Amino acid sequence: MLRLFKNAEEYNQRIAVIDENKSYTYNELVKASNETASALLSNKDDLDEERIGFLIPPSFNYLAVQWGIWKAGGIGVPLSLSATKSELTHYLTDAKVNYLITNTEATEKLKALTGNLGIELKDEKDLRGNYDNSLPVLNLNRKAMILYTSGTTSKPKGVVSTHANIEAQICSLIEAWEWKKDDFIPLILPLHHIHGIINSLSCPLWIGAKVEIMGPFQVDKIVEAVSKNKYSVFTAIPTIYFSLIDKIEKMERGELELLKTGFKQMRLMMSGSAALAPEIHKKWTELTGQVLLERYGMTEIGMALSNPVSGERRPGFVGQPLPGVEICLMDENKIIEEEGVEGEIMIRGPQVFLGYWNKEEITKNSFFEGWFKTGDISTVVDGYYKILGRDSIDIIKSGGYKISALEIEDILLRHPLIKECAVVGIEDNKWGEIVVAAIVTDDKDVSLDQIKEWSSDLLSEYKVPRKFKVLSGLPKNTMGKLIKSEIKKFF
Ligand code: MCA
Ligand code: AMP
Repeated sequence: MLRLFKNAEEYNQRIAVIDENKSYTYNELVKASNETASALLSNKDDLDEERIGFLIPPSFNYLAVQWGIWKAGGIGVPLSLSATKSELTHYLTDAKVNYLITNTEATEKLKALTGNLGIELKDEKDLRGNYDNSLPVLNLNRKAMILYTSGTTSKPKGVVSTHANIEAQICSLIEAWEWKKDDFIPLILPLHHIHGIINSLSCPLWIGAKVEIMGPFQVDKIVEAVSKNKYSVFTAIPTIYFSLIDKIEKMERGELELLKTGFKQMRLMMSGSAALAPEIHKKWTELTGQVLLERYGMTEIGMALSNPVSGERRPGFVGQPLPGVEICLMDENKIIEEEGVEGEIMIRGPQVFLGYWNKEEITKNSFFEGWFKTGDISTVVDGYYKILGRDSIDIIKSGGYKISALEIEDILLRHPLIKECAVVGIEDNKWGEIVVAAIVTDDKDVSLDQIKEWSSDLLSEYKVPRKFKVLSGLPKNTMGKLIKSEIKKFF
């Protein structure tokens, strides 16, 4: 049995999860996931790495399904609740999923889509009730999860992680961040990405701690919960800290004191998934007395670098390699030995993913002599890594989400009035970057609102360009002659 599950069996009556419905013990989690696994297996011995999609809001039920798929020997493909139909179609067909599990509420909405794709839709509540006690024995090297991530291709790719990768990612953080059985963490992040899945959910459950699953981030809800002084660990992305600062600055004294105490007394508050501006880092300390721990990670590798729990947490830096992570900086295929020289972050170790789903060539090109090429540029100053940016202008990070400019360009070019376009990310205090597009049209008038609305059916909310710059009446191939960094200057 996987260690995650073996551990859970030992935690018995401890509370594992609180969601908006109720509290659940580890025993209840073990039971619900065993039943789900049994139902998925039906009369098979092992799902043998069948892909099972699931689209379930963060909750105890999400967890029962995630663990149920793993226990039955399947590969879980957690999907985004905010994905459009065309995005879901890509994930479901690319991963060749056999079933999509969802809840009663979403079943009606997804019926037509899954029907067209020939995918069976299952309601998670129909997967409970029976457990026949015979689950497959899983080898750690089996594939466990596919997460979709954007990159320098126009469509998101499936990142395949094995159970061994997931275990290594969890164990490294248990050690470095000193996770304890008595920890209590609120989960406010989506559960189709590593930050939510590994850092907020799997680490506490591995050690026997407690997670309050709060649903999507809502500033007032978090303020109320933190003011009750109950959490010991907190993890979020910089956009969330930005929103909390905005809220704190508008609060009146009495309620503010409670909130400050709630934040200050936590043993660990972390930030990651995007660069935390040093001003935000310092402001947070000024306002709450809490020094944020910034760390760096990626879907393909889990977490790689982190400031220390004990020791200096340096604003603007992401610290040192986490346990078990081998890291170097490379320039032109040579390892950089000196501090202060820029290079690409290269990672080796048991946390590193198996490959991109069904993309052998791309997988091969993502490694150099066994090192995974992250595409992030960094340097080391006085023993601390500093992220300097990405090597590709086509990758945008907005609200913690990685976005491919090429994917958005591909969609915009389907609009009948758009002849050419270039998408870039421009700096934004709250979102990190926001997506903008320069478009070349015919002479006809273009309504930008109409383009926005049209693309919102095809792109998730955070990918829809916030601003357009229309360049009309220009000769063909204008965009091809401009380099993207010049396009940023239009905005
Ligand atoms: C939403 N809005 C935006 C964006 N997203 N505007 C500009 N850029 C955006 N990206 C607008 C909406 O249109 C809306 O506008 C308003 O903001 C509120 O939208 P809503 O969706 O309700 O936003 P929110 O609830 O405030 O959500 C923001 C969020 C959420 C909490 C930051 O996006 C989130 O949870 N992101 C986390 C993603 C994540 O987990 N990433 C980790 C990936 P209007 O009000 O005008 O309608 S894993 C990773 O990166 C690696 C492994 C790592 O290192 O962790
Ligand atoms: P994702 O592909 O969604 O997993 O996003 C991973 C990317 O987020 C990394 O390759 C970095 O570009 C970025 N990232 C994660 N953490 C940090 C951080 N602390 N500072 C800067 N960038 C970060």
